Amino acid sequence: MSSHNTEYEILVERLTAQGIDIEAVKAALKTQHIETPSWGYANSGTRFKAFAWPGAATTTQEKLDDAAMVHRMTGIAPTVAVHIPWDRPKDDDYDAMRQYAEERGIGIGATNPNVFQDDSYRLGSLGNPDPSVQAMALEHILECCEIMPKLRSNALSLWFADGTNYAGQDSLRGRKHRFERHLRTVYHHLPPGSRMLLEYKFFEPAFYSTDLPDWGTVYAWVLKLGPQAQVLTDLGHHAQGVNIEQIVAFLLDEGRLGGFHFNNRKYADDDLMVGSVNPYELFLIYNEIVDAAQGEDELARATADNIAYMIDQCHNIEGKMAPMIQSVLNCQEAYAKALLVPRQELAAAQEEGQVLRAHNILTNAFRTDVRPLLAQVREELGVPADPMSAYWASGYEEKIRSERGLADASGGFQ
Ligand code: PSV
Ligand code: MN
Repeated sequence: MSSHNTEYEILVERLTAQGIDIEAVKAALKTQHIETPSWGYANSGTRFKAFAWPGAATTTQEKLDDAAMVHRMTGIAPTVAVHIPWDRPKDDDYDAMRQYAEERGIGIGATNPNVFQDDSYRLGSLGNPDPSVQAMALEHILECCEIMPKLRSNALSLWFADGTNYAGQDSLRGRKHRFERHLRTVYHHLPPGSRMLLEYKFFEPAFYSTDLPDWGTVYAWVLKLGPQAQVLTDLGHHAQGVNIEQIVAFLLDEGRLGGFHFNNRKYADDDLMVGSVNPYELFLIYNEIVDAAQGEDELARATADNIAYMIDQCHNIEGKMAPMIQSVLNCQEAYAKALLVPRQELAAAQEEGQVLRAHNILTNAFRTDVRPLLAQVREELGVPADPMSAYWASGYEEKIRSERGLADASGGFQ
């Protein structure tokens, strides 16, 4: 028996004594699904310098190959988010792109239109004062709506760099009206059965005002638009000290939490690996989700069951594949710990006003070393018990380094 098996048995004994149903915990962990971003496999940088990584993907085929490898190592990353036009296929053959992914055992998740990189978008996209630029952005987003069925993508993920840099630069209400008109048009073009995920970000690249700055504003928008519109929470897009898990709890309860862009940050929007700076925050977010998923409220339960868990990170100095694998594992660990919270015991302590007891019930789950449990789950899933070591031993890093070399260009599906 390997050492992790022994550790696993000891852990099971302890958790079972606490009333935790280990088989139910393992079943939940086996259905976890983390989506990785195609753009996270390519070279990226800060506005000061992009350090090219040997072997980083340049084509969408390579990005999909890499995503498939992350899935092979973890067993819980079966989809990839695409960004158009970064991933635009030659001859617009989106069927071929989807097939390529499926042949590698993965699928396409969210479709992200890019309405921030063209020179025309200097003053914004849907909020731009120039109607012809608004029309150009709208057309691109509607094109993405048409692409989605070909990709079997069921989410249109929208983020807007729109805003202003100077007071008086534009009419704040005017920009709001433009967004209202165009978002309604987009909403009406959503493919059947799909949803719109609307992402907020409180600053950058605009610094005076941002058109979709926070969850409250986006919540107001999705209410106006309709039930297929939901809020996307990117963990990096909040001011310091914001209680993200409370936002998550509110949106879950109102049926409007659509998805996450997972990452972590120390300052600004710096895309560090999720769970690397504040694993406790990630645990507390998962705790709210598990609480909703296991609770009595039907709307919150259904919402929790339909969250798109997506990573939105670009790794600039730490390689590409290894930090992506590690990010997926960090989500797995946070989820596992959240599943270990004894909910009834916690509810009882809360009702009795037992402040520290309730707090300690939660933190005890966070402090549990779940590594033996996760190793067991992975073995049962048929993936390596230690995915990081398996990745380093696989030769994949050496293979892509020698095959792809050092390149800073990034292209779509060739
Ligand atoms: C913007 O900072 C963002 O979080 C949006 O989700 C973009 O689509 C993504 O990063 C990639 O640039
Ligand atoms: Mn994001």
